[in-house]
Amino acid sequence: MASIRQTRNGHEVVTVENNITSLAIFGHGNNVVSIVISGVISVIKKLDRESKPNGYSLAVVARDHGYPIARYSTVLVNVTISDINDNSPQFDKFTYSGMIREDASLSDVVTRVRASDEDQGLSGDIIYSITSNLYTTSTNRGLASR
Ligand SMILES: [Ca+2]
Ligand SMILES: [Ca+2]
Repeated sequence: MASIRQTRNGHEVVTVENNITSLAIFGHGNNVVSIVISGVISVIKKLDRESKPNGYSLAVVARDHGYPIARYSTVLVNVTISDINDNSPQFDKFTYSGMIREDASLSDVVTRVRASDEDQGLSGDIIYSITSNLYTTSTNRGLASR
């Protein structure tokens, strides 16, 4: 049977007990995973790599029911969250404007747009393009020119 309780420091502790052994998880992340008596640690809440880029470090305790002295052992479990492409690029402004002289030369800069993406690797790499053919952009730099 699994139980969840609140500790003094505000962390939830997941414990699993039967007649032989109990297992408990302590530390940041103990509210997103649980452990069963077989030792399997599984997810109990939705994960978000972007809010936990360093993952979770858990301390798992195995305790026997010895009497009068119960014995226990502790192990550190580091959990890494692998990334998915769950964020769209976000521009840093709602609209941009630029001004350019009528006699501007080809490739003169009109303005610069900037967007960022919280995902890792290719999922976070941004390539800019314009849907109308009035202007063209230089790939990956966000610069607009005539
Ligand atoms: Ca993305
Ligand atoms: Ca992501």
